[in-house]
Amino acid sequence: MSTYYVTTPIYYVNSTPHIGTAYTTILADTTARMKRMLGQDAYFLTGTDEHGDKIAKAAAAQGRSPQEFVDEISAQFRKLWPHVYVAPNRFIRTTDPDHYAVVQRILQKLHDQGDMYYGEYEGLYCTGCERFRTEKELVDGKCPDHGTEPERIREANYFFRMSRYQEWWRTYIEQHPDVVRPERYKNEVLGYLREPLEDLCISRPKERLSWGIELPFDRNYVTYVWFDALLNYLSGIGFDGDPKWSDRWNACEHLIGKDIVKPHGIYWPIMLHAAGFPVFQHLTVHGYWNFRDAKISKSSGKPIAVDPLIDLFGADAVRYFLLREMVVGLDASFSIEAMLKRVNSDLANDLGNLFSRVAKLIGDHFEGRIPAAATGNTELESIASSILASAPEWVGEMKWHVLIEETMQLVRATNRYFESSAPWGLVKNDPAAAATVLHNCCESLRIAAVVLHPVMPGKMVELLSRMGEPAQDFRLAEHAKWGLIRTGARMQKGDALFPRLEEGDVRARMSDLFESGTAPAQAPLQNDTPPEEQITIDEFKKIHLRTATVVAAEKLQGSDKLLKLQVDVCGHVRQIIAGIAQYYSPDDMVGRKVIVVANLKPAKLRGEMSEGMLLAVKWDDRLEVLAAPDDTPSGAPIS
Ligand code: ME8
Repeated sequence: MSTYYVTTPIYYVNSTPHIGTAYTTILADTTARMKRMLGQDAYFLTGTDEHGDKIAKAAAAQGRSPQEFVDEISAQFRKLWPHVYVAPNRFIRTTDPDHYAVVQRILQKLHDQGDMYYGEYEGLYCTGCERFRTEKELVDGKCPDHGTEPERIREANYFFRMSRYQEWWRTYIEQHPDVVRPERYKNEVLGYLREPLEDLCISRPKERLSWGIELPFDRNYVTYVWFDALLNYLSGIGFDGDPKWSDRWNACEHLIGKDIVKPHGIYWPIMLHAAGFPVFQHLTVHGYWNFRDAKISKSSGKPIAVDPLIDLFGADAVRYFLLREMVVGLDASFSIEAMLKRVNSDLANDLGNLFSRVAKLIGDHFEGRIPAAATGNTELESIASSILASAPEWVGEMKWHVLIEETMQLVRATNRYFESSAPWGLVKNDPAAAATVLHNCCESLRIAAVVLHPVMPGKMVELLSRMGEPAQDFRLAEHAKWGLIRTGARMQKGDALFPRLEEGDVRARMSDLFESGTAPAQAPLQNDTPPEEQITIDEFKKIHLRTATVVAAEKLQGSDKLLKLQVDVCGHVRQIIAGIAQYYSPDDMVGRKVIVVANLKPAKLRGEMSEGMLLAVKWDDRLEVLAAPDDTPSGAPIS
């Protein structure tokens, strides 16, 4: 059995898990699961990066010891992963004793062979990146990733002679053109190699930073955090004596985001080569998940947490959305609207509904047992067989969005076949023909569920078990072939696999993540709606509602939902971004007297400041902006 080894970055514990870190981890988990389905012995490693300045500062800011601090945050990652079916073979921590020993061993080796020297250095250090930045990399004197001014540091340290290996690495990339992929990131790495490489400072004096792995050849220093962290990829697969170590290492696939191309694309291969190890098979780089045009992260944007999304959409749907929506290599936009749309249309409608309808007819007319077919269906069979043939290549190239989309095409073609054959009518006059249609639909659903099993391990096992397919170690070649459905197996309709989510409910629970600058819609009141949560008059008075006049309006570039309004509140003009473009043209809005929430904390929407919110009423598919009487002055309070 051939081996496969996939890694994620190990995450800094100064931030709790969010959609960005969850994405890489889900991508790696899904890939490992699929590689196992392709018959490989797949090993999946993730973990936490716990040393360094950034962590020491974060712990100090909370008045806690670094160890206590890292134990707590690392545990949050470990606890979250099973909630999204992420199941690594090992969760490594850089504070683990075996990792500590490996780092010291490799440092000693490089030192002994003359790859290290001691010297004085002065440079600009960005704690956010945990690396020195060159003047050229800064924008207006600030780190382009963190927006902070780096600190000038001058001190004596140990250096790793990276420059010695620059030419070797450049030639290696030429000979292995997909070792860093996609192409644009290979070009980024080649760009760094066009300039002479500076030697890498690999130590920190303990008097400045003691939270790290001590240098084995000088007890006054600890190891630079990146040098320590990168070595997790070797220590996490049993460096000290596991017989599978070298097979795993020779099959290594690194997954990272585009923020850490330099450490992985320059420091790491050179460290490996100097220490006598082959380099990884591929370094695959993906783009950023952005929210309102800013990277999802703790330092630069909103760190969107994963648990509330799991509660609302379910873990399977979260995985599905992230893998379907991002094209590896490009950035993707996260929005609750997009997620709601995707989950409702693909999962609730196309997949879930088809299953329910087929199961219901089988329940009503075939005693709940999958009936026999007289013939197959050539269109569905040919889509299924082309998925089977191409899946290994798509997975190898991390084209999960393609694999998912092609599988959904099979589901959609099955829906069309179901609709056009109308088995609900056929059962009356030609039950054998109805049986054929239902059988073939079941076969398609079964194949789609097997192929999507690595993406949605929970729901696909459930779907298959409702068709009498026991949970097992699925193999793509064996189980995704047409013609294996068990005639006579019990089909159980059960509750909706993916219940349809109502926009109003999602808005009510996630109002802070919705795009529009209008007040979040509340669920319509019904006779049986329980009393709403009450607030006091004092709480209500905190909201300053005022009349305002729209003085200018235009469409917000790049959005079909948002208008950029300039509104006059009491002689002061401010900007409000409102989600009303589908209901009002800019011309409709100019001159209107409206009501605004005047003391709402300003927020950026699609890169534009919004300083307030318009009141509007929304019902069915309509929306109307609430008007203040025409003769009221702008800025009049509403009580
Ligand atoms: O860099 N979109 O840790 P980190 C997509 N400890 N991916 C994102 C993302 C976003 N908005 N935000 C984070 C470190 N990620 C080091 C790594 S490895 C030896 C040491 C993902 O906590 C993405 O994979 O800052 C990115 O590269 C990683 O989290 C950075 O995690």
